[in-house]
Amino acid sequence: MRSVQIEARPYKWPYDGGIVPERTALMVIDMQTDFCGPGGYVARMGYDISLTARAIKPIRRLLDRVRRIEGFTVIHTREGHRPDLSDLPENKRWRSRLAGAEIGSRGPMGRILVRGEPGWDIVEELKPLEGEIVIDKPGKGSFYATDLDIILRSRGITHLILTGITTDVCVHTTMREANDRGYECLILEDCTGATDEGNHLAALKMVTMQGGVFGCVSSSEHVLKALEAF
Ligand code: C5J
Repeated sequence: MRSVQIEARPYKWPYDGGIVPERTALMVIDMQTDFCGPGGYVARMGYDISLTARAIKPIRRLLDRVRRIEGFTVIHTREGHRPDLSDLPENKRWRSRLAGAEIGSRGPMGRILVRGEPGWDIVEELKPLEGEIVIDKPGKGSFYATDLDIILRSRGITHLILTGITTDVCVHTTMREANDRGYECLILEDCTGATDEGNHLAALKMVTMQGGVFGCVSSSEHVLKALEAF
């Protein structure tokens, strides 16, 4: 098999030869209205949603390509809580109230970060297709209190391409959790976004320290170029 690697920093990704679609998953993290749409959680806190919404188009382009490659897995995640809030830690609720967007309270997009509400849903452009895996998570990391790890291991997936929002919170937490579990990770700078541009850039820089302490950074353009081989 031809070995295809992606231009990335600090090394060509993956470290162990080339992309194997059957062993790779594209992760689309928390592309929910609550994090990038009008009237959602991030908007209610007063942050600029254009910084997170800008990831939508490049992720869509990547999804369109990956969905046509035999064997490639797509995984979506959604952060949210049960309607009775029984899985919401009290400190998380308290902090969201402090930030002006209490989880569970009503807003223009329904109850904030509550499963089943309009704001909690994945944005129209990136809706999961039938057969794609969707992970519901109560926390920031995609492994905590979910079945993600067993799903990846059952499919023999060892390599993760990470996209979604926000770069410095749920994407970074997931990347760190995955890295500690031995997954080879790549984060895409144009397919991620944060509520603060400085945090976005800092989070990406952190990945590249120590020879790629959590993996590598690249862009959708480089991934699409590499995927021409498939
Ligand atoms: C946050 C997320 N920022 N999806 N969640 O609270 O990054």
